[in-house]
Amino acid sequence: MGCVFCRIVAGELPAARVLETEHALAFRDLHPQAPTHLLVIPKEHVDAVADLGDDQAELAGRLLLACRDAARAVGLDSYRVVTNTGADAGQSVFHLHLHVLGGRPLGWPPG
Ligand code: DGP
Repeated sequence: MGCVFCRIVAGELPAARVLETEHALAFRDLHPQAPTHLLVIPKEHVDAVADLGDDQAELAGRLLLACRDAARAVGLDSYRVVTNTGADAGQSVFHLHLHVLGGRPLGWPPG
């Protein structure tokens, strides 16, 4: 299995997990861009938002709720949820993931 996030889901690679549900996993980003930087991923492999099917609406919703719960679990009450889709948008790992960033003031618009 080549996908690094699939390997984290499978327990083959370590990660600082903060939340696990039946469908989603949240863990700390290896290269944090804020004092708290979590990644929330579906356990099922999907490359990116652009690859979500119409039949995956429930999964997409569950991911957003997992962001909410992961943020609560680490005590964040103000945070940003963002997902990069495609290389030009900054996606480097092609397993859908939502970044949850907080713990400092965040500028807008993002770069
Ligand atoms: P993106 O550039 O949007 O595809 O974000 C990928 C993020 O994944 C990036 O912030 C670094 C993080 N990352 C890459 N490999 C690993 C890993 O093996 N473990 C963890 N915890 N994070 C990783």
